[in-house]
Amino acid sequence: MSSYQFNKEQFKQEVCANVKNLFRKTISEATPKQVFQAVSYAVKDVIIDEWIATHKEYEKQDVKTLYYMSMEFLMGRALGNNIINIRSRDGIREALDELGFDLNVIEDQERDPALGNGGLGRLAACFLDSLATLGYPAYGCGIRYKYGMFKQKIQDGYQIEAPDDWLRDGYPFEIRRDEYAFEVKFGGYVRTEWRDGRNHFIQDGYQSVRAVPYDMPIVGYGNNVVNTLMIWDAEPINTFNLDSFDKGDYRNAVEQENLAKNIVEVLYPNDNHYAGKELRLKQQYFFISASVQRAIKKFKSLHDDIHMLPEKVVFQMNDTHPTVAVPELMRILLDEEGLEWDDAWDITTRTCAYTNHTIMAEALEKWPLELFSRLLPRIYQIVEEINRRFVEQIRRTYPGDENKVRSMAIIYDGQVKMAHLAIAGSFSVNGVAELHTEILKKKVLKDFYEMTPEKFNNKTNGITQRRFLLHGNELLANWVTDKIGDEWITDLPHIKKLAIYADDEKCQQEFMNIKYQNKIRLAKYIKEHNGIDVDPRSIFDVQVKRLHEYKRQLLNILHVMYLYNQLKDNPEMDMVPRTFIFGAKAAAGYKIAKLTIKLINSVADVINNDKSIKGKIKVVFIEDYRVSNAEWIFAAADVSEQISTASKEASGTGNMKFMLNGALTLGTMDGANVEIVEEVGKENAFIFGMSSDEVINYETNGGYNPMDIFNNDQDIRRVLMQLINGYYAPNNTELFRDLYNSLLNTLSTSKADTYFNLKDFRSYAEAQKRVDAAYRDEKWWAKAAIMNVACSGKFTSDRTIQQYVDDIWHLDKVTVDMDE
Ligand code: GPU
Repeated sequence: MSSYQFNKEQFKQEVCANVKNLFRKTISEATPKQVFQAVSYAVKDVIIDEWIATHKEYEKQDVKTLYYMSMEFLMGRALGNNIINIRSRDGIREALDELGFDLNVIEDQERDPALGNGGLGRLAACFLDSLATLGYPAYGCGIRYKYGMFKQKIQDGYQIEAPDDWLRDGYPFEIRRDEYAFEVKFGGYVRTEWRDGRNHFIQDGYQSVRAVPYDMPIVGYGNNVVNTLMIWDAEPINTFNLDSFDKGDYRNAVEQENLAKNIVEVLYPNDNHYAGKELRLKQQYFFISASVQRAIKKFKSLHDDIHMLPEKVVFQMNDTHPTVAVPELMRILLDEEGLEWDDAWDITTRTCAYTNHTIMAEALEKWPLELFSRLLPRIYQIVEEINRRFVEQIRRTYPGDENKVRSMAIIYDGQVKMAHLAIAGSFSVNGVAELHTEILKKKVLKDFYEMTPEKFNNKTNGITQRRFLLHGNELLANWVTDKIGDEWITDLPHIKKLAIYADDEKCQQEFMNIKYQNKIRLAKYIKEHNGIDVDPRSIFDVQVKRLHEYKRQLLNILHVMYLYNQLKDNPEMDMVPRTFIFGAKAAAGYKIAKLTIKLINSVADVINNDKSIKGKIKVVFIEDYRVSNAEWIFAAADVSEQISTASKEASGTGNMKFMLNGALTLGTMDGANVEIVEEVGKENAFIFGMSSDEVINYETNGGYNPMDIFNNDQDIRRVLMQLINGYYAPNNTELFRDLYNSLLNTLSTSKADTYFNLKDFRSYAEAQKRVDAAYRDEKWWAKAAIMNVACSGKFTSDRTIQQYVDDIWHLDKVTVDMDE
């Protein structure tokens, strides 16, 4: 296999030509932003040839194709990643140097495409990277939101949301594919027509939009494979329907135009939370209908027997958000292909598979029947029939047990339960970490597991080492390659070979020096963006992730408040200086989450300006946490805070990114933390808190009473009082009352501290003490950090994807040769 041969002079010429054609400028007059565009088009030029070759090969080999359906793809910047994956980083860096530009500065011009909220969306992006690198035929299917995840500003300690206008300057890597546009219909009514010996279902009086895909290249690492992310834009079906004027149907025409405008306007900023918004359901059906139509059309262009579909196509549904794929595929098979129900159902349930990403009840999608049937009348009919037959199956399996029907039906209590529909319509149901899958099987989806155990399986999440080490932490990546060669780039378990250096003092020093350089880089970023001085010799203790009560940023900041009290009582207290770093976006409507951000910033204000503690504690809230700054943050972290209430974090993936970059986990036995500890050893992590069994036990027995802790633990009581006595809000003593109430809720104790912050507090504080003690032994720390890197092999998304391929998707690996 020959991979792309970089030609520096030719590349420089192309960049200059692009600057000229795009901006009517010479290279010396161009701004960094313009050079970013010019370089991106030059890189795209290389990619396009491989893209064409890849799809020729797919067609030639008539491959089975994965459609990874997801409302979110949190891609992060493309340029740096693409340059790495065509293996031209050194060459392009040199070329730009010679043109008078710094590659880092040029990469920094790109806006983050942030078409996702957090873990679920970033997982989808890592999966696409691994699929291309492993050479598997795959499409990502999603929405081209005009506005992605909002930009976060911190003003006076509060989160302010600003729109993320990522397309403003145009996005160099995308290609509009007008020839693959499809119509998607909403509303109206369904009538039946008897023709050719069968009933035809016809949707009338609907509004429709035109779905137009934009393709983005997904470049495999050094293998010439380029897959496609198709994201759908919406347009009015025909700009201003003159017909409607005549028919007096002006209103409908305007509404239809608004529908097209609204549908892809913005990403819903909720993570792990179902809000039940009508527009959200429209978004779901919009991109699913378009994607399924495109998949079927492509399949039919190569095959004439629709029964072959499951052999050539697989739809993976990223959580329940794409679940309308099940009835949409049924609709096409029944209404357009003219199949009988049993035939169509057999094909559908051999084509669809479902991944569950949470056990949080508030995240479960349950659409009210009124809304669902009004918006998607034909889809609703089909779901009703799926439900009727499914309930029949339940009754056959469990005669006389109506409880099973109550707990498993797809339509119940006036709602469509999307998880139930996803399970019934899929041949595979997977969780995202071992513990999570066990909880699904034994608790949350117990009844489904008992009825169809063969569907259930685990696929522990992973991350791409190419973005999160090779790109994000060049110093460490080079060091690893110097020590053990570069196989780790495409085969992460090789990184185990580092273990023999963990005890070597010279290597320990080299490692710690690299960490120190990365801390200096982050310290500069913090100074520039937050105006706070942090000491790179202090412990960088980091919690970056979406803000959610179950992730317990509150526990972290309460502990900081406690530590500060100790220092105030005893300014000579011996502790290793610590920088507590937070980064988190809160959903715009999530009040208690936003208040937690304010608390973190208020505590930061007080502590960072208190000279009496001699800089022993610093608190930093990094504004606008996103993929691009995450790469720097992971590289600089010493301690990885993974402190969710046990059982609540399905997997976590940040935990893996920290580990890969040599941070030690301070965490609960939750999600993939369990497997991280299994790999690296309990002695190389700081584990604390209740187990998931203990948590679930308390929950089934009505919670616990945090008042007992409040009354008996004076340190905790003092911290809690500081929430309501103005200690951190002198001008508004009531400011943090809601946080106080969420922990103690003096009126109804049963609802207090749902996430066991106080219950786990002492155990957490004690683990934090162990961190402090351990860091004093630099050799021990270096060894443990190197062991974390060395033991991270399991957590590559390459492994995850291979397991999906082996157990669920059954795709064939393709090689693409550019010599032909
Ligand atoms: N996750 Br559901 C999200 O990021 N958003 C969601 O809406 C849902 C789940 C996360 C899980 O919280 C996290 O534990 C997991 O690692 C990630 O999905 C990927 O599986």
